[in-house]
Amino acid sequence: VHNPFVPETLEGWSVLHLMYRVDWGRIGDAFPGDRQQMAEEVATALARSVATADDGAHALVQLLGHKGDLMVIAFRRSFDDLGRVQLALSRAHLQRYLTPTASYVSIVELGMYEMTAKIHRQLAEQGLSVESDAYDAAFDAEMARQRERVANRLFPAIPATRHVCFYPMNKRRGETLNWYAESFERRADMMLEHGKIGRTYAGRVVQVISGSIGFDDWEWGVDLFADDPLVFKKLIYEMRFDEASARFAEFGPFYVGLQFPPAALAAFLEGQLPPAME
Ligand code: FEC
Repeated sequence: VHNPFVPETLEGWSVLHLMYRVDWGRIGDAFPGDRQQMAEEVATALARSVATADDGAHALVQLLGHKGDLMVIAFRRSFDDLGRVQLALSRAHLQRYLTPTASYVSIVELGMYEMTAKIHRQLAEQGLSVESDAYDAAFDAEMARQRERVANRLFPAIPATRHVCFYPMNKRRGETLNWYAESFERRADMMLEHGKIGRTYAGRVVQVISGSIGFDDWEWGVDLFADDPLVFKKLIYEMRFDEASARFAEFGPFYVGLQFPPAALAAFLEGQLPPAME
């Protein structure tokens, strides 16, 4: 049954973020050949589970600040596949020089406020009752069409930008301000406004929203990819003034850093600033 108060969502990649601190003292004492081998082992382990771009994608990010040195982002088809990625990384020799500092589990999500309202309206106009099997079937068929239409946004590639910003967030559920107690129409209006601001940044930033209700400690994960890190600051600042954020958004810790090709992991472990993506 499709609850008209709940926006329908479409789901794509299963997503895992892993943040690590590198033990620079100990890894500096290792032989250069060993560092090279450990880096190759990690790159190979990650690549092994993605024969083609249909299987997933991953990114390595040098983090700035004290929250970690290295962030691994993995997009995969299923939680089983994420389990394989995590096991491979946990068993890699490099793990002896890494301490996990944070992680995040989520699934790429497209919120469909406008579409949800439209489908419910159309089915009501056809005289179907919300509780009927015919209503459900018609609704599911329309969602399947939508899923096809937005497949490339549900299963995006990871943009090869230099800068990556990740943070988890909630919509407020306070005593007086509660996102979930707002009417469907109010939430839809606020999300429309949010999307309008977002679209003025088209071409300068790619955003990937993943849902984590039931999976992790916050409700959504936000990944932003841009060549110019100032775009993160300006976009997030501007959004703070839109109602959905000004009144309802709560933010977790921010992670920001430099994306580099997996082949440059050895250089990073040598203490060299790894190059940008090609
Ligand atoms: O209730 C929900 O469904 C909330 C899920 C959600 C969160 C969220 C937070 C941020 N977004 C940010 C950037 C952009 C950019 C675009 C954009 C558009 C949308 C649309 C939906 C949506 N965002 Fe969002 N965002 C969430 C959901 N956002 C739905 C509109 C449909 C669509 O166009 O995809 C424009 C994308 C484009 O080019 O088309 C850019 C940023 C945040 C975190 C900061 C904040 O103040 O919220 C940045 C949660």
